[in-house]
Amino acid sequence: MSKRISLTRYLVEQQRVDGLIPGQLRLLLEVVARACKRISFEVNKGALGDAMGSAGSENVQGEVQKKLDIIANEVLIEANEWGGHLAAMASEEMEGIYIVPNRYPQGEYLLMFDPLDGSSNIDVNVSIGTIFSVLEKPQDHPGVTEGDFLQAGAKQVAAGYCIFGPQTTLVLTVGDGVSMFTLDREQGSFVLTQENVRIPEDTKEFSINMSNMRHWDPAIKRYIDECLAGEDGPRGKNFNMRWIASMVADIHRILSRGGIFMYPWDKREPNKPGKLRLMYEANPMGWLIEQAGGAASNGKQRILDVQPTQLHERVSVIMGSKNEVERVAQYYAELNEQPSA
Ligand code: AHM
Ligand code: MG
Repeated sequence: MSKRISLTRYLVEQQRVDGLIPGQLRLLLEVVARACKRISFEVNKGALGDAMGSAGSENVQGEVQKKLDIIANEVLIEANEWGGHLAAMASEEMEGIYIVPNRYPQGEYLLMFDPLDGSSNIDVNVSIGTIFSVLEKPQDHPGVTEGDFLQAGAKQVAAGYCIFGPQTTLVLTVGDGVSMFTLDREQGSFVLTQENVRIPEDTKEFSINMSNMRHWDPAIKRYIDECLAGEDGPRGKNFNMRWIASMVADIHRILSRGGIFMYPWDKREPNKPGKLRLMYEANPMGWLIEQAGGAASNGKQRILDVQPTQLHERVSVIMGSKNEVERVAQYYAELNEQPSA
């Protein structure tokens, strides 16, 4: 049997051998992975764990919180606040930033997360996940503010997600490609199961919520119409469609076999740039996709170059197989119209 490489060993080698990450970042990623393990166990309990259903509250985005959204958020905060590697955290489930309490040492990193993405799928036993993004705290002033988080995705120093599906898999980048680690429940550790993840540049699979079709921009409508026309249309090939309504699950499939994922701006709420959040959904996923050879755009700009102005900012998302993402961006340019973000 070939030698198994644990996440711990992988990270130590990234630090010591390759000099790719500082020790504090290694610690941070270990702690995030430990928290994900714990969330995985909570998710797996299902109806046995008294954690299904709504919590009876709403988050800052006006979305109903599920009990597991809140549990996952608490697990991530409790695991990360005391280690000395973080200055502050921000989450989809919290309005403001969470500064590491004074009783603990403050570190140099900022952690953002969507504690349980795809939470409409919790109660129906479909894959969900935790998404995270790590930034360095600007060192030009003491303390930490919300403004410190407002950095473009290109500044991320680590990003990833953990998918809770038939297997629990942690997917990570520190800017040196994408690696996947499968949770070995018997050993209790994440084991490296795929390195150098690559997304094919072309695809025959698209992922979009078709029920929003009548609200789309003409560029998106044209792209999907052409896919649907199949081999008789301008694309000359048949396309398949998948929509899981868990971004982690849709992106995981795309990292595994290619495809294009879109949650574009639409006319339902024209003042919102999109549904998905820039800082803790689109940026970490966009970086993973790019690191695997794909592309991530909002239709007019690389997502990682979008300068955030708010913690919970939303963005139009088109990411996955490079040639398809470029085609959609080209349709936007040709139709001489810009998506709203
Ligand atoms: P959430 O963070 O509240 O779970 O919302 C984000 C999710 C994504 O995972 C998914 O791609 C999208 O919302 C699904 O939206 P819809 O139900 O409109 O298809
Ligand atoms: Mg989410």
